[in-house]
Amino acid sequence: MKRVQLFLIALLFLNTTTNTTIAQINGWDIIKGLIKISENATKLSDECFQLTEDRLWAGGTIYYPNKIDLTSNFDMELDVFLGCKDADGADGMVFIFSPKMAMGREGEGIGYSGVSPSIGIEIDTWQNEHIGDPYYDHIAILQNGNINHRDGLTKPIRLGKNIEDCQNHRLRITWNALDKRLEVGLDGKQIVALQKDIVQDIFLGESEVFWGVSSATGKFSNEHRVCFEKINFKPASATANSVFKKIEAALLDSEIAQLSTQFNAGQTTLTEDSYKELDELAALLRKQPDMYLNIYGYTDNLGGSKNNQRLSQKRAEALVAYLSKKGIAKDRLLATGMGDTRPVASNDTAEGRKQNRRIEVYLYKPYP
Ligand SMILES: [Ca+2]
Ligand SMILES: [Ca+2]
Repeated sequence: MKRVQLFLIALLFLNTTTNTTIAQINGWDIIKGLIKISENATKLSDECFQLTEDRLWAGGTIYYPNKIDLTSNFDMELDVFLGCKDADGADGMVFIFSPKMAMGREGEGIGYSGVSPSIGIEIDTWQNEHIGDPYYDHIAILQNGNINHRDGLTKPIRLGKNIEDCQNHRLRITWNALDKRLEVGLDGKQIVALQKDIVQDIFLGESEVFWGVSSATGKFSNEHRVCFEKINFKPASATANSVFKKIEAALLDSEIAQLSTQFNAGQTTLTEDSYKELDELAALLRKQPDMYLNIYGYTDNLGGSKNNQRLSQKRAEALVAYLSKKGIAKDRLLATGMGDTRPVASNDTAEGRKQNRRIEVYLYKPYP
């Protein structure tokens, strides 16, 4: 019965989202792909996991092992079960978005504390007064593994009732990429919404993140379970990502790296397919605020050396303009036109000339 329902839901999704790539058709492959990263999590069925048993000091975290892309919408419904003990039940669970698959501290940390950078949607069932927990069961949106409500992205929102009632509760998490709006609903009612440029403000421009669910117990305990019902998101573009990863690794290794960014013959305007790479370069610069970037422009040998020097300077400056528009301070970006010096291929063929019209970059830390 359940399989049939899920499949029908998936068909509905297909009808309403024809122009995006959906990660899966019927949900099952995604859910089967979930991995546990801590021993306490146990797979109960194709769609259900027990995150912790009802025992003291347990932690269970699961992640979907492929990144998703937050420049597109995310929509997930899952049934959460927070145990059968109210007064002495603890600690809750956290739905996590993060560029790394990490597990946080147990007890009051709910398996989330310390996971950074991240967004955490917590369902907290135990009051820890020193981090601002109210006495009632609550949901809050937290950031960067910080479980103190003083630093939360939203206040702790009171749930209408005790959630440790031995029942499943339907949690819905939606991210609207266009409106930059994260919404959390429980049992069909909206609980909390956050308007925030999560990709820029939390993940420093990196839109591709993992998602997962953590849970923990401490000096008090409850059983914690999740069952996935509906999932809809866009997977990260693995190839584009891995190309830049190589460039990033080289730059962090103090090597000169050639970008894929291309210019048309004689032109100084960036081609549109360069934007993605330059956005990732901007994200890297944000992650390395002490580093500066040398940008070297090169041309083919047509048009005369003097012109080529000017042209290559303007091309390097086009990158400075683009990156500064993305929030990188101009004084961290140094453009140098190298003209037609140092060709990497023969200028006798069109293909060779294309290879010579290139941009190289070098990341460095200036002497203080
Ligand atoms: Ca708590
Ligand atoms: Ca409770």
